[in-house]
Amino acid sequence: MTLYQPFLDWAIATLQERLSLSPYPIPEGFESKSAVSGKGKRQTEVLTTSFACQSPKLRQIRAAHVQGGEALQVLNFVIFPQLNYDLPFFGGDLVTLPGGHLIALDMQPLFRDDPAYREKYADPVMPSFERHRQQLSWGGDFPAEARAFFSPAFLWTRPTETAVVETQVFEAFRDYLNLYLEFVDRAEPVTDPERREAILQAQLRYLRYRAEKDPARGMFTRLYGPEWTEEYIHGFLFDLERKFPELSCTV
Ligand code: DBV
Repeated sequence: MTLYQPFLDWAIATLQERLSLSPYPIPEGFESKSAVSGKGKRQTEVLTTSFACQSPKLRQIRAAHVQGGEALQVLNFVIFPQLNYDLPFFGGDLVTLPGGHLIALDMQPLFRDDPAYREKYADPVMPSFERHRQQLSWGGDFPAEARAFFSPAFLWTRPTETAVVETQVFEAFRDYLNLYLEFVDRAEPVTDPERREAILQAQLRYLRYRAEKDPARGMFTRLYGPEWTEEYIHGFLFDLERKFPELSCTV
């Protein structure tokens, strides 16, 4: 069972159709990794594969896909815009664990509390959000400190039925990515130095938070060990500072 493969296939096909894509390097040894988890009859192979590409306006489009049988499936799909665009991040965290599904979908804002930014990048998503949340009820508590990184159109739900993931969640995923690509089409480069600095700081804030609080760290460490995990997180999943080492000095 690979619940999220159709999501990834659709996303890649759509990106290919709508953007001018080029490859994005995946560090050696991180394209694919497998380990056997569990004991005795419960042994299952857990395979993690990575996908990445880029486009003129999008610095990194990347996915981590974890396939570990019926009780462990993850698609973490994030788009990081180039630093000279005020575009939000596209963030999808689609997670299936023994206890059920956990779905987070959003266009994560650079400037959550700026009304003009919200009007530009959250308001157009609200009709889609309102439609989907009829069927995908609010998923309940999530880490309070993460709030700053989500938009008012944050779809957060914990469906119990796999069929809901295959239908309604898939539809929401397609709607959100299509809306995101409309933002990308329209985006114009930012030239004002002050605005660019603000974008850079907001990207760093987001990136550092995600790398530090990555909810998959525990799972990856158990499966593949701490060294592989830290390198995967900082060298691929959240790699901005590696790509621009000079940024590490700016706070
Ligand atoms: N989450 C990631 C990456 C993953 C991943 C890179 C490659 O950011 C998977 C894998 N997310 C993943 C797993 C779990 C979650 C949970 C395996 C389950 C962890 C567990 O229960 O053991 C949204 N993801 C979550 C949760 C949230 C998100 C709110 C519940 C976490 C919790 O209860 O502590 N997406 C996540 C998030 C941000 C985001 C916090 C913040 C900006 O974009």
